[in-house]
Amino acid sequence: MSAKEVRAEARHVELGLSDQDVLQMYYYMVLARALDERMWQLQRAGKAMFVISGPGHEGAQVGMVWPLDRERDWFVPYYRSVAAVLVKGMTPTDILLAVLAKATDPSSGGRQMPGHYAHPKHRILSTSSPVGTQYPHAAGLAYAAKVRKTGEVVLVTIGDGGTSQGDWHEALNFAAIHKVPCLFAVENNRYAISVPLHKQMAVPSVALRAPGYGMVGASVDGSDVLECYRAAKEAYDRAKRGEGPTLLEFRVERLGSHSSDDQQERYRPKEEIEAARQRDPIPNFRRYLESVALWDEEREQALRDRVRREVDAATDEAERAPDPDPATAARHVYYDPDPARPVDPVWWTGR
Ligand SMILES: Cc1ncc(C[n+]2csc(CCOP(=O)(O)OP(=O)(O)O)c2C)c(N)n1
Repeated sequence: MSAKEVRAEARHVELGLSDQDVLQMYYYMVLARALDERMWQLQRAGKAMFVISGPGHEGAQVGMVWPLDRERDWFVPYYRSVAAVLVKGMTPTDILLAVLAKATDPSSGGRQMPGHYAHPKHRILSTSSPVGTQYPHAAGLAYAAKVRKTGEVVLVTIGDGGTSQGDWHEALNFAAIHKVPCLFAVENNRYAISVPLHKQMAVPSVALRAPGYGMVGASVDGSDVLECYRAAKEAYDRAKRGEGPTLLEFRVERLGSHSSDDQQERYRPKEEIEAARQRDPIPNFRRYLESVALWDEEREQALRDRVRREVDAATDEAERAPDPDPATAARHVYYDPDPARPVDPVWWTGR
């Protein structure tokens, strides 16, 4: 079979994805991983106070965001959403500005912890640190889109542990009653820091909960980006048709520790960590691209070089960016009658 014939029968073509689409999807996955590694280097070098990131989750994230209209639809992320926010429009520099808590960080001007992604221009909503709270925000956003008839769709994501929060359940119930255009993603890596899945829920799959709210649920292999895309696209089309929300569980692997403050070797058996590496979505997708004659070693090297240059340039730019002015530390924390004026802490306390 010629390369053209191989591609004509390829899975991505069946799914309506072009060659260009799948090559871009792979680029974003590789970029996210390289950026992730840089974030950890910056933390270990003492330049970032904390890092939390998404190695192992890239396939699920790229697949779930891909069906969205990147300009009009909304994304409500969580702290592992590195690949997802890149696809939605944030740049590596945007992300590193937050990691280094710089004044020009678009997420919060250096006020939130790293990993609290937000970008108004790209319709990425700011999230709070208590896990689960982004779910009611997303349900409300989708409700507003429905009432205003804007045609916008909302995608929100979280880890499996976060689904134990009351906020999560309230959001699903509300969203299903009102049939809002929302995709409720759950990136199930079977751990909430060190707590394993069976201590968080009495069912083996998050998706099993969907019928209890009266919505469609799907459980997808998160190491297979095309399967993730397929499930997300079906949910997206359902939302667009006015048929309401979908609960999408992506079964992923957390390849590293929970965060830079954690050491997974202390609570995960060696064999389990090793087995997780076999479900890394990046080599899996590379093998697929090779099987449809879209990829080879030469292209891989060229991509790695390009990504390294991009991450290096972003690091330089973020390191050169100004730090926030300490006098503005309380801005957005207390009521500010004049947002243009830096908040004077002494004035605020009245002393
Ligand atoms: C309400 C609340 N409780 C506890 C925490 C501390 N905490 C931060 S992340 C996390 C684990 C969440 O696990 P999961 O939702 O499975 O996501 P994962 O980190 O595995 O991707 C916990 C317990 C928190 N941020 N908010």
